[in-house]
Amino acid sequence: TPRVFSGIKPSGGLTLGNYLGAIKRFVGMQGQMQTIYCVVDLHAITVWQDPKALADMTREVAAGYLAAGLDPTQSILFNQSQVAAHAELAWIFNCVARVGWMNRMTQFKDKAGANAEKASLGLYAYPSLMAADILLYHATHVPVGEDQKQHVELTRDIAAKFNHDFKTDFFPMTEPVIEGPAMRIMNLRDGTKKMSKSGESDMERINMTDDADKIAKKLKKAKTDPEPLPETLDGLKDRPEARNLVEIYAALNETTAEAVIAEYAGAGWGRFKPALADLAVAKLAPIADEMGRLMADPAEIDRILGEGAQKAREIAQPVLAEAYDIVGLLRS
Ligand code: AQP
Repeated sequence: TPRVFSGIKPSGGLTLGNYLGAIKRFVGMQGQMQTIYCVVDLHAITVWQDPKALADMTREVAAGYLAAGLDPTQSILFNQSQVAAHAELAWIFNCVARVGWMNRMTQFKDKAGANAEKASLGLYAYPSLMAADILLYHATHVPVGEDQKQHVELTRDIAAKFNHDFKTDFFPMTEPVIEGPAMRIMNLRDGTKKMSKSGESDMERINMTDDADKIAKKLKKAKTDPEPLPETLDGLKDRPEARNLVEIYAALNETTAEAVIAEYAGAGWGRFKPALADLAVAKLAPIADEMGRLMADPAEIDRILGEGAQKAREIAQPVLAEAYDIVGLLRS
């Protein structure tokens, strides 16, 4: 049976990138197949997180899921650390994956920066934990943004090596699902960098909880070149900031970049940016309101995550037990 698994790290407030690249698509897959969506708190702690803020951010990501339309009766929603099998299978995968594979991960290079020696071992091993997240549920589909594609491919390598080393076909080959117009939303101040929760300046990103004034201000100040919008899509080549704003518009409006260009051909930023701000507010404000309402009752969010964790454990435990048997880890 087709089964979807994906997750978001509670490493900061949710961004428009998380919404368009992940949550909106999670909602689209709900009801079509079994869907399991995780708040991956164990991934968040690969860089320092303030403990109190981590708990709050975990609830915020859960609130974002719920407010955007994920329904705990249709999807399994939980936070990773409540299902110990993730960490346990990740250890086995740490022993299957090769150091050379990890050395090729571009996200580690980006995040560790020049000082890789000082990065946590967890940040380096992150893809093993992600492979465990996916393979514990024998997930067949993993909707992710473009930036995570390499990690899903590594998950296939880990599954293949495990199967080969232990002469089994236990772990399936997983497909990353990367499609649609908004797989890589870029930073508003630098169109060559992706929009991130933990980027330096709040002006680089639109947060899912930003109010109308903030959204309008951030888009007004968003970096662009002085040229108006081109007549054809081709004219966006080598204009990363312009292309990003067009792609954001298209994704929010559920249309294509071509259609947006057709509508705004020749328009200046003075016309396009306010139109984009109006659209973003129309789409995000109802979600932000609902997130606010949900976060006012943290106990209810905790209850939903706890119930989801229970359901997740029922799937994950037998898979972990079989993996232990295959490896020869004795349980009595
Ligand atoms: N800018 C983006 N465009 C499209 N998709 C994005 N995603 C994140 N940023 C963009 C997608 O959101 C999902 C969850 O990501 P994550 O939180 O697990 O990790 P991340 O990609 O490292 O997210 P951030 O926002 O950049 O967090 P920080 O700054 O803490 O590292 C993934 O499917 C991702 O592709």
